[in-house]
Amino acid sequence: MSPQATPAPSRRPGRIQRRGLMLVLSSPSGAGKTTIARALLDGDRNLVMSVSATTRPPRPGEVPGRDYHFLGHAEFEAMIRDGQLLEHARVFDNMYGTPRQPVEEALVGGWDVLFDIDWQGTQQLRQNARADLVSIFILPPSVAELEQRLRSRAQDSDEVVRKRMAKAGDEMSHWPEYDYIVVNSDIGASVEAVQSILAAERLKRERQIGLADFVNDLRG
Ligand SMILES: Nc1nc2c(ncn2[C@@H]2O[C@H](COP(=O)(O)OP(=O)(O)O)[C@@H](O)[C@H]2O)c(=O)[nH]1
Ligand SMILES: [Mg+2]
Repeated sequence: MSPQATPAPSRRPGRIQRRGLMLVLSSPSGAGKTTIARALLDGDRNLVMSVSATTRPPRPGEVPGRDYHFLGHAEFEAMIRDGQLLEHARVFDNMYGTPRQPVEEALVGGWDVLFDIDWQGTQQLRQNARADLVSIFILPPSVAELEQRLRSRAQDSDEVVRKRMAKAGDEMSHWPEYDYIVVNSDIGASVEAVQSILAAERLKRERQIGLADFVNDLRG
C-alpha cells in the first residue's frame, strides 16, 4: 500500500502556525457517519481523510486506496508487527487499523486528519495522542431510523444487518468517552455541527504555534 500523498506545507516564519488536529467520528453502522465525513471533506481544503487498512473484502463501489487499503491477514499482521499502525482493532469479524505515516506527515504539515474509526481505535488514539485528538460520537435519532438505514444498504445481507443491529447497542454505550455528541436527525444540520466543532477546535490557543511572537509584533 502507498500512503496518501500529502501536499507540501507552506509555512512562513513570523506567521501564526498551527499543528493539525485529529478529528475522530465514531458511531454505530448506519448512523450516517460516512455521509457526514464525505460532506466535511468536500467543504474543507485543510482536512484530509485517514484511509484505514482492513482485512474485510471490498463492497461493490469501494475503491482500494480511497475507501480502504484492502489487505490480506498476513499483510495486516505484518503492519502491526512493524509498528506501522497508529491503532488497530477487530470489528465484527475483520481487522481494521490506521496507517501511521500519512497521519504523522499530515499533522506536522498543519493538515487536519479525519478518522472514521470505532471506539476501540479512539481509546488507543486518546492514550497516545490526547492533545491532538478531537472526538465526536454520532448517534442515530431512533432505533427505527438506524435499522432502516442499515436495510437500505442492499449490499448487506439480512444476517449482516441483524448482527450490526445487535452490535449497535454495544457501540453506543461508549458515548461518554467522546468530547462531543451529535444526534444525526438531519444530515445538513449534523454536517454544520461538526464544522462548528472543527472551527472552534482549530482556534484553541494550544494549537496555535507562534502566538507569543505574533502578539509581540502587534505590541510593537
Ligand atoms: N479501530 C478502527 N476502526 C475502524 C477503522 N476503519 C474503520 N473502522 C470502523 O470499523 C467499523 C466497520 O466499518 P465498515 O466496514 O466500513 O462498515 P460500516 O460500519 O458500514 O462503515 C466502523 O465502525 C468503522 O468506524 C480503523 O482503522 N480502526
Ligand atoms: Mg464505513
